[in-house]
Amino acid sequence: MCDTCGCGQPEDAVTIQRPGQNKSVSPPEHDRGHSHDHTHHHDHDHSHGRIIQVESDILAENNLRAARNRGYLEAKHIFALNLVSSPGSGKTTIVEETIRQLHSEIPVTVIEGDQQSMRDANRIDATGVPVVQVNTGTGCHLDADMIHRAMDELNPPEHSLLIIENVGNLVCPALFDLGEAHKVVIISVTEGDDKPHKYPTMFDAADLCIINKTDLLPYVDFDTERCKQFALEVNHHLQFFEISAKTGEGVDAWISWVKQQI
Ligand SMILES: Nc1nc2c(ncn2[C@@H]2O[C@H](COP(=O)(O)OP(=O)(O)O)[C@@H](O)[C@H]2O)c(=O)[nH]1
Ligand SMILES: [Mg+2]
Repeated sequence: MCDTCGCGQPEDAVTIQRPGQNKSVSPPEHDRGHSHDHTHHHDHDHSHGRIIQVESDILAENNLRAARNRGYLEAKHIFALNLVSSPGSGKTTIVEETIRQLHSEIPVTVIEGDQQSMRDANRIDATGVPVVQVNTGTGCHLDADMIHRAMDELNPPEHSLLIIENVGNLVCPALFDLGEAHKVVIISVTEGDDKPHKYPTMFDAADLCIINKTDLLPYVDFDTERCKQFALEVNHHLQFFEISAKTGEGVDAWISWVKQQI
């Protein structure tokens, strides 16, 4: 898992901030980073079994914190979606479109995840809804503790929609429960229809799959039915939405689904 991909960053490398805010929220007092540090700071001459043990410790600790987030979200009737995909598949564009269509009816707040920069938070800020940016440094995914800290800063209202845009990566975010109601995996038609076979863990972890950029279908070799078939072989519960966040085609069905859930 994360032993080779660089995501075992020290926790003070993580920053959480609102657009226009010139400060980082300090790391929590508890020792969240201990397990991650452990994998990277001692000699790497341990047995394979030890590596697996450390990885399960990280995930077990994350799962505990995710359960706490889930309890908090359920108590406040906040419906949380965790958008996961490779970089550039259109997550932020879909968030912007969802906000445009929903936020006059339902309060929406957003947590943005990226390794660096406030770019996506600034895009969401321009829509007028509250947003915080989590910068993970070298980390390649959001974890439940980052979401806990981001929610502290964001304070999402009761009976609202919380959209979490994960770091663009089809691998690690699949393993980290954030306490969300659903993971939504997004694949754009420019990425190739074989991705569900190549990255099955992500398609297995998700409940919904958005196939985005359908306006580009005439120009690329992407067989939508084949992609759906591959995804269903991995996870036969997956529900699909075929949309173009750019032209708005198919977005209605997605918005109706979100409204029904809330
Ligand atoms: N043609 C087309 N481009 C899109 C669509 N959705 C997003 N894009 C473009 O894809 C690029 C990446 O989008 P972005 O939302 O930043 O992706 P993210 O990295 O997953 O958040 C941008 O240039 C968007 O304008 C779509 O439905 N059709
Ligand atoms: Mg983005």
